[in-house]
Amino acid sequence: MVEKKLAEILEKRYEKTIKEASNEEIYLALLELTKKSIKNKGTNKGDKKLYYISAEFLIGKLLSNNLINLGLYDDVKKTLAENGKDLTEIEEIELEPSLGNGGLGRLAACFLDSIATLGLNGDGVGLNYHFGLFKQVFKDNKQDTEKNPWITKESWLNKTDIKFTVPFAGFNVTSTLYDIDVTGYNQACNKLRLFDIDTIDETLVEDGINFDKEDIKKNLTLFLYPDDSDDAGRILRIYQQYFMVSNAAQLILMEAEENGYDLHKLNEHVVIQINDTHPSMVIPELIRLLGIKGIPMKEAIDIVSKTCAYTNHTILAEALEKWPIDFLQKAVPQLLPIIRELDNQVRLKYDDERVYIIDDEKRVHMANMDIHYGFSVNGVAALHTEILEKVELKPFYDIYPEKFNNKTNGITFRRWLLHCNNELANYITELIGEDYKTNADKLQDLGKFVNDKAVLNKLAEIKQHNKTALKKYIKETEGIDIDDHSIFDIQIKRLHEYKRQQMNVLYIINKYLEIKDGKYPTTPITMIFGAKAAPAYIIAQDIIHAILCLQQIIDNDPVVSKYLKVVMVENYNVTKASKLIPACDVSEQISLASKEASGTGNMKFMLNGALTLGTEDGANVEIHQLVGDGNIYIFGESSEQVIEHYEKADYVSKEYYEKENIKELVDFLVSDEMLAVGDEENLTRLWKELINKDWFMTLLDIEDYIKTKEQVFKDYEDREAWNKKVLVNISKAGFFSSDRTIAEYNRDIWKLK
Ligand code: Z15
Repeated sequence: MVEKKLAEILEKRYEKTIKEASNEEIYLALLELTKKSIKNKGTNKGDKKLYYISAEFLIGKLLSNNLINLGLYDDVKKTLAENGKDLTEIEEIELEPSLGNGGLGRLAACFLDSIATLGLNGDGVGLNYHFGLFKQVFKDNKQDTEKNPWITKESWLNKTDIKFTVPFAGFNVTSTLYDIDVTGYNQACNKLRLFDIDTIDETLVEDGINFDKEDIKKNLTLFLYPDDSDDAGRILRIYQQYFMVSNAAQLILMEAEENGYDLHKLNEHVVIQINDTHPSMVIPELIRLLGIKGIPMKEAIDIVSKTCAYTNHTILAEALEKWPIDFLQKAVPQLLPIIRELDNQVRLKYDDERVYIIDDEKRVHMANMDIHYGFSVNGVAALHTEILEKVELKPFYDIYPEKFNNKTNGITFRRWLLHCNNELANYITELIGEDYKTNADKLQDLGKFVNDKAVLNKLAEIKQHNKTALKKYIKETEGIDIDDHSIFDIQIKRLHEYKRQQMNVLYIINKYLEIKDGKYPTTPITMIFGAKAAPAYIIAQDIIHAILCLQQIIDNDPVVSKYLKVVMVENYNVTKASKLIPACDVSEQISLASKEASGTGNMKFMLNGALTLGTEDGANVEIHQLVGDGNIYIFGESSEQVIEHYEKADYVSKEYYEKENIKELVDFLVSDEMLAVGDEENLTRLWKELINKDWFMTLLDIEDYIKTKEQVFKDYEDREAWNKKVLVNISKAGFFSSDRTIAEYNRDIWKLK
């Protein structure tokens, strides 16, 4: 069937057979074929609809995932192979849209997959950034940034004729809506709705990612979160956010009216999930638009409060948005009377400045507005929600305990198992049948094979295949040789001090010095990193610099390089994640306890049979509970201890630095060896930061980290015992299916169908 259709499309487009067509022509033909097949599936319907508004949707490449969800993947793969083509190579043609930074955006994409798979009526709403997040390139052991174009003439974007007018101070812009179909696994479809403006001017971008920040009509949707280190950039972000939510609100009201709903009962037909505070202005904007439709402010506030729900994704103060009133006045003055009224009502009711929306520095606390004027507040892992309730948002929890709830994050198994690790997925099917694909809890049935040597060996064999495939991929994409019989230890995530890549750096230094001393690891170790750093985040750039310098030093050392290899992959993204994760042995989840709200990479690694080396933080806590002490490597101080250090301000990194064994590692950053390949300014800054500030307490946990990691490598030598741990991890990963997460959102918050 597929063969005939594909052949027809190729004949019509290019007058070629499958054998004759180029990979690019086949890609475009498959795009057409997939879109047609999506049309036949229809869309989810219902009397109530979810709008998941998010500044980020890190969807990744879509071809293979859509084929899997449409049930076409195996057929297409086979047909292509029979004609001498390789689906993996054809996937390379598709450009990855980088419409997200990291976990928050990827979570939104996993959620869309699960919402469609559960047959729920829900769309994503966001922005169509032309260059997305920057593309990372390495030059002189440093990160350089380039634009990252992804929109091609034919793509997954479908231009609609829906347009809205969005008012800014002194001028209007006209939006255009583009839709991307979201396929569910064997289910009807939903949509991701991305707004853009026709007047965008891509030529505004000169070198790298620099552009004129003033000209809103030309620059509004050029980039995701442009540099926010200066005021022009920060104001541009307000323009983007308002553009997103005004379009969303107009779309919501348009669809409600088309369906003949009574706007006075909007909350019976619409639920809005506010993903972090980036879409928070949807609250005053909806109140404003309902006002224009004749609904008095008091009632409008009540309706909107019953429609909106807020998800918090972080306790890091710098990530909780507080917009100066001056900025809002300059960009969106029409919202200010409403925000002031919302704040007044809070002040009349509560005599506690911690819960005010506008503070005494004239800044609007977006999260505070969400909590007062939404009906649900959720955290993204059990520990995270507990910290919100007991510490970070305690004054709000005391007022509204009934609004707070936890929704532990999840990942879509279609992308993070069926697609990225097809061999493992097929083997699991062989062992326990197909049910686990729609009922992830069934993975537990694997547990009965924990003493079955044949199964354990087969799991190890699949891991080896994935490692060999990664070796080939890294050779092709980075030009680097790695040993596929070494242990693969991987840390991939955004570069941030709280995630503590710098602690891993100190481990590498420790291992390097040990090997120099003649103490050789039994199995060679390959340490793989992938991370982008925000262009304005100086110390994060310095940490990348340190990693790349170590990579070079070790490569140039004929002895050490036999036992240790460091590879930092360039421009880490969803595509690279899906190649790295199935090949991993040790998953690095080493954030300072209390700081990683959940993490989702940790879940992807677990599902693909890597063991976690991590702190008791975010969803690691839940992984630990599921697999038990013997199947995870936990180290470091607890979140309670860490929170106490912050409260008492009693952590002094210098006191730890003075310990001889720690000093040796930290000082290596500014050693002659490092300075020979690196930049003194960067390395000295990082060195000083660790000694004098170390805000995320690297030196507090470094000794326990090194000790625990040594235990990991020791345990790896007993391969049968290791493989048992691997099997337990896979069998317990079902809880982290985003199908489970979304079922909970729907049960407790959205109440669709
Ligand atoms: C982001 O990726 C996350 C939180 C944020 O506030 C922003 Cl701005 C971006 C991440 C969390 O760091 C991570 O722990 C969590 O798993 C993810 O959101 C999804 O909830």
